Amino acid sequence: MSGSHRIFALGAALALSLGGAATSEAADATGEIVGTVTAGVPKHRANTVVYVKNAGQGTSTATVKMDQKGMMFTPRVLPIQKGTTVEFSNSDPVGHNVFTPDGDKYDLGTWPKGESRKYTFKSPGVFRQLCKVHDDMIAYIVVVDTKYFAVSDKNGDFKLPALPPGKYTLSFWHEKLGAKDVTVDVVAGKPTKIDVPLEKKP
Ligand SMILES: [Cu+2]
Repeated sequence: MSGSHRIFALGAALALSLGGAATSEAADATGEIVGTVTAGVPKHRANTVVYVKNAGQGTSTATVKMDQKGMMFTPRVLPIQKGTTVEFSNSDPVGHNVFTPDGDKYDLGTWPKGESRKYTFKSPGVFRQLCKVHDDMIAYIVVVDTKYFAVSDKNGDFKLPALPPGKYTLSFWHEKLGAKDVTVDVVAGKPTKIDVPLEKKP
């Protein structure tokens, strides 16, 4: 027997859970709104636009993209703040057009892969995006008068950017479902959770 001792180093895995870190950021405390849109037909849970109604928060100077790829507009539903410029690109090997029968009724023309056209949306509203070359293509640009907006994912879940505590009216819009307004109280430092059932348009 060698009498040698083995030293067992204990590789202790410390799982350090800091869940719910409670230190408040004091003056900057903001609340957020998270929620779920429920709809009878599961595929209708996605692409609901959620926004703070009549917030009057000026105009954005941002530019965001809407592509045409695989013979579809992507994303299908794009919420933006008033003043935002949308750059319409084409990733398909065929020419696509972009026009809308809504609002200013623009027609941006037809262009090939790799090129793009831009349009600045100055007024709130829902603007259908259509293609004269392919009449089954459609998308919706929803222009809102607030910087607080979101769009629901395939499960119906959405999360608005953190906003100051207070009482808000949220508006909901979906291409197939009815529009709806909901009043919420936002509290500093914790999420406000809401579930919003939307019915199919009559
Ligand atoms: Cu097209």
